Amino acid sequence: MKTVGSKIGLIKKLCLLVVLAWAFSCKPLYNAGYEKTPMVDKKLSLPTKRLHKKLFLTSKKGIILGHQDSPGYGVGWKYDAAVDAFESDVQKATGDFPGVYGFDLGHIELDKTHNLDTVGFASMRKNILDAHEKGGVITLSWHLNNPFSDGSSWDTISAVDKIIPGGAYIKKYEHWVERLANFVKSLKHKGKGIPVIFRPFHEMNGNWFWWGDGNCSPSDYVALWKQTVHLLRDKYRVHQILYAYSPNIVDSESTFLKYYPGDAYVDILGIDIYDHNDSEAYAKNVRDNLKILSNIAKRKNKLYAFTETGSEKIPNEKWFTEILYPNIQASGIAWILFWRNARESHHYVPFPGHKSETDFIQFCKSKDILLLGNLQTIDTQ
Ligand code: BMA
Repeated sequence: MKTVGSKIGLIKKLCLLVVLAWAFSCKPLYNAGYEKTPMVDKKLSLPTKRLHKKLFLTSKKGIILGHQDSPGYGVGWKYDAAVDAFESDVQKATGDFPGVYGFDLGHIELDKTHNLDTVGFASMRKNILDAHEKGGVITLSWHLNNPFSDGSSWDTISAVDKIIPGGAYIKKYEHWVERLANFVKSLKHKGKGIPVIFRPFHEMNGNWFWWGDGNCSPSDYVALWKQTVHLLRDKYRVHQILYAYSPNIVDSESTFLKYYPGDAYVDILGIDIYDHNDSEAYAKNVRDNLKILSNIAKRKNKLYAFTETGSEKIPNEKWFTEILYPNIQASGIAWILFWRNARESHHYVPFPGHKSETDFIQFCKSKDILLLGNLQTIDTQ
């Protein structure tokens, strides 16, 4: 009996040593430089909490460069699952990859194999895994169809009132969210869910989407946002999401907050602004809007980012260094996301041989513009 007892004692001691070694090997999540803030999801996974911390700490050092669909395709090439090469037009120009990777889940709700821009969801999953493994940050938008008419996101027939509590299409919408939840839950690295930023129902103050201004009331929009969070978080138990709210260009704090679902439902604030061939107006809008964004975000103690931007085809050869950079510098945004490089007539990052390539390279060399390589050297633990 004595031997059994001493054996148990030894095992207990060994267990304690293992636990202590483990506890000392991981740094604590919160400290004086990163204090605990309330998140939308109280059951948020540890890797997702770490993503929040990583964004917080890197935002003190610079702005992470992001690109929509970057490893999916560029001008003149497309990801091929059989070859499985991790490529990007950003890398072709600069030699380094983006730090933030945007993907769009439009048509996941329909159980399609490809999204609305013909990106296969299996390829997207693989590219998300690769980007995450390299230390990249994933952000997901959702150009979902109109659930009432079955038209596209741009079919502005009123639908929001039909998919919120009391609406006749609520079950259909729940099913759509379930499909999205299943896709997000399928994003795994070494058995753990890959953390993502989810940015649904963006640019709601513009009138071009069915969830946009004039196509639904602000209170119905808020109800839709809250219901979407409840479904993902509480019903489908997805705990690897930070939620981002991002209007299109605004003229005041109150315009920014017109559709805001509340602090308890948003982790990150963003803004989308494009240069529609008027660089002077764009520069002013970026300057003014990032100020509005940072004022609100600081008051609310939230992270903030420039969630979509670009100048289609980049006709101005000095756009990155002269128009964009001076107006985002020291703005405090965690990242900037350039929209997709679909084709010669629709791209926002230079491809090899583009006349803005040299300027883009110079912009990327700025000390405070962080590409993947820079991100990998920052201690975000
Ligand atoms: C838009 C355009 C469209 C695309 C959509 C969703 O801004 O790029 O061609 O379908 O985004 O990615």
